[in-house]
Amino acid sequence: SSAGPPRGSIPCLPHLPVLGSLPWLGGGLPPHLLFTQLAHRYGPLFAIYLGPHYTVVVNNHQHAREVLLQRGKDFAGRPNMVTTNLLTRGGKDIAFSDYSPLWRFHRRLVHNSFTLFGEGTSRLQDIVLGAVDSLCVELLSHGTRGFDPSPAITRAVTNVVCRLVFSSTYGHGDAELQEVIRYNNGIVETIARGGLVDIYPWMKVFPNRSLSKLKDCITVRDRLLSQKLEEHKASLSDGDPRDLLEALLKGQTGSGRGQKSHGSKEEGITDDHVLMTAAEAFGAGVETTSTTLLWILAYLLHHPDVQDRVQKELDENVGCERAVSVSDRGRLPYLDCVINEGMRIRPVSPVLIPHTAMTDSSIGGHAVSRGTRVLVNMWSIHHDPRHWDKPDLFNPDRFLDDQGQRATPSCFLPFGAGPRVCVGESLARLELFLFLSSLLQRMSFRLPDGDSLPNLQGRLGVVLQPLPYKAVVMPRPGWEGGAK
Ligand code: HEM
Ligand code: PLO
Repeated sequence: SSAGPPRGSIPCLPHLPVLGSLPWLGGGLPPHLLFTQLAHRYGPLFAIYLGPHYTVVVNNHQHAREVLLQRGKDFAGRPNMVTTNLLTRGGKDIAFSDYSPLWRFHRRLVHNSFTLFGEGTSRLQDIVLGAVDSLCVELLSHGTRGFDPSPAITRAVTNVVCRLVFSSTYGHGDAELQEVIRYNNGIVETIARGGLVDIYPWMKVFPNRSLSKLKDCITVRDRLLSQKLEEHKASLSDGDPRDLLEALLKGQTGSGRGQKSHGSKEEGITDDHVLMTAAEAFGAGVETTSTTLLWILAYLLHHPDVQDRVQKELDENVGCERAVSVSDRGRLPYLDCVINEGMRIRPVSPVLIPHTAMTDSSIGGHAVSRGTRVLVNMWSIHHDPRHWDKPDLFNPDRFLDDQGQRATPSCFLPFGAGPRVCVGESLARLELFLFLSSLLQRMSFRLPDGDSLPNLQGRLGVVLQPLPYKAVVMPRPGWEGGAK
């Protein structure tokens, strides 16, 4: 596409050596809100020094489409970060690995492996519905008392991901499941307390105590996953892979050939790659899905009318005689809108993952040189009043057109877009649909008597999470006996 002549440089915040623009960033706002505020002063496209790193921040939808889609390949790189290097053995994963031919091959392998569980197969459905049954029993066990739904939801989602990745199923209170949840929480708490963007020089927010905790958790993770890997290697057989780990091992065999034909001197997909991919699918699968579910439930407590409407749609199209299935998705448009609206108003990854320019390129006609870091502030795009009527209002109807059909506006990109789009997108959407439809078919979520409504402000860790809240869960008529 023709960008035209460069329009001069991008407005840049003042900066000092080492500290970068830090002294001008004010106190304490998380990156997505800070950048949205700065965009009011400097315009939607501005630059900032994060420590020594010149970083362009994109706050409008048109520029985001340029970076992610139109010139997606130019901006498909990832910066080097201390903590994520530790997490991924120097980028042997998908999300934090820089662009390379091997990365492309690896990403395609992971993507193909995920189709195992996608729309055409009933695998994911069976797995989720199995987990939902025990989740329902657990949620309904609290009677009329208010409780925090988060641990039960995290456990259910973790169980689903464990089955997807290495075929383990855990009963309630299983020691291995507890260990997995514990190390994952440890990583989440230490890896990125203010989001994945290091605004502040990392040593300041990253005392050695956290670093050694992170290393300990990674050690536990690696021990567990290596054991699964060895078990899978020993039992590897012909035929369809039974889980992600097996699919990766099978794909690995062909990877040496694949790489040589790319003319690369690097090795193919090593055991380290397989291990890091499994760990990452695991981490991404748990954090994003459970957090999105908790956001949506928090909004349903604020908007009982929306919950009623979802349940009416479920009653009319599914009823209470059978479990919801993937094939019901087309008949439940309003539920889809509720999921979309949840991901619009509270995107779990509000500034995506940092990108870098692979070559000299441009944004909005401004030249951007190779190596520049680029942050896409999806939060400000999802809250832009020029594109969304009353952006701070939770209103699922905005995803329906005049005919009552689903419509997805082009400035809705909770999974990103282009070469770095979320590889788990269809998996995540299917999982969110199955969890929410099954839960709302069987039970209603209400505010405990005398409690105040959930705080919707959120807290940015590695993802944007709701603060803890309590709910009362009541069985719906037809489901009083718990799981059928
Ligand atoms: C990347 C969102 C679920 C795996 C991303 C990105 C976003 C995102 C915004 C970054 C895009 C960018 O940097 O431009 C979400 C949301 C989810 C979700 C909202 C659920 C509600 C999942 C699941 C998995 C997954 C279930 C895997 C099982 C990944 C991976 C990447 C990624 C591996 C890195 C892709 C790359 O860098 O090439 N996701 N995600 N995600 N996601 Fe997800
Ligand atoms: C979560 C903790 C895990 O132990 C490791 C892990 C791997 C992949 C990360 C995930 C964490 C957090 C959420 C991330 C995901 C990749 C994509 C996803 C960043 C750190 C997004 C976009 O939110």
